[in-house]
Amino acid sequence: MGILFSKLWSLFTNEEHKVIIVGLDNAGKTTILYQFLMNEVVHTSPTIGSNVEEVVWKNIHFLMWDIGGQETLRSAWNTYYTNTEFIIIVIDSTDRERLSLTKEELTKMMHHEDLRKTSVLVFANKQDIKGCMSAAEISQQLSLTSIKDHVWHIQGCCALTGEGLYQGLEWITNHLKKR
Ligand SMILES: Nc1nc2c(ncn2[C@@H]2O[C@H](COP(=O)(O)OP(=O)(O)O)[C@@H](O)[C@H]2O)c(=O)[nH]1
Ligand SMILES: [Mg+2]
Repeated sequence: MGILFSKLWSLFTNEEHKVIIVGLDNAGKTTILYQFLMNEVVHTSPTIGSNVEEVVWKNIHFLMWDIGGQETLRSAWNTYYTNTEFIIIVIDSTDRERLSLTKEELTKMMHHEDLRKTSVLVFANKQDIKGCMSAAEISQQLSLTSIKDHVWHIQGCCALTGEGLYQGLEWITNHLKKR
């Protein structure tokens, strides 16, 4: 009863779900956020800053933070972690050299106290580029199957066309409904 009530409550109050979009620079984070904004009813929050946007998908409200991925900024990712329900990790599937860097960051996040209950969506972006790594290959390189204490999902996508992005959001919303 309690769970049902809180679910109904969250429907009526349009509770916002906090999502952070992380990944190395040039992975496609800002492009993905922009795609989400183009395709749904949106209002932005200029007072908070240009890197946070409200995205509404199937009547579910997400507050999405696009966090800079340059080396100097990565150490500050943890200042965004509080109350985060979903992490979207964006990967440039052509960037074989730096995949291990993403793996290091992922490992750190998976051990971070503030992200204990956070679920993870990995976007294997730039699937349109010939010779890119497949989602399966990236999954293996990141050892996703060894993550046992977080719910995770990997989705191939192309942020330029939007292909795959909504399957990712769909996974997030289905996961929210199940909780
Ligand atoms: N070919 C291709 N280019 C992409 C894709 N997604 C992003 N890009 C390009 O990659 C570059 C970096 O994207 P951006 O969103 O700024 O990355 P960010 O640093 O992670 O925010 C830009 O030139 C984008 O146009 C994609 O799916 N395919
Ligand atoms: Mg960016």
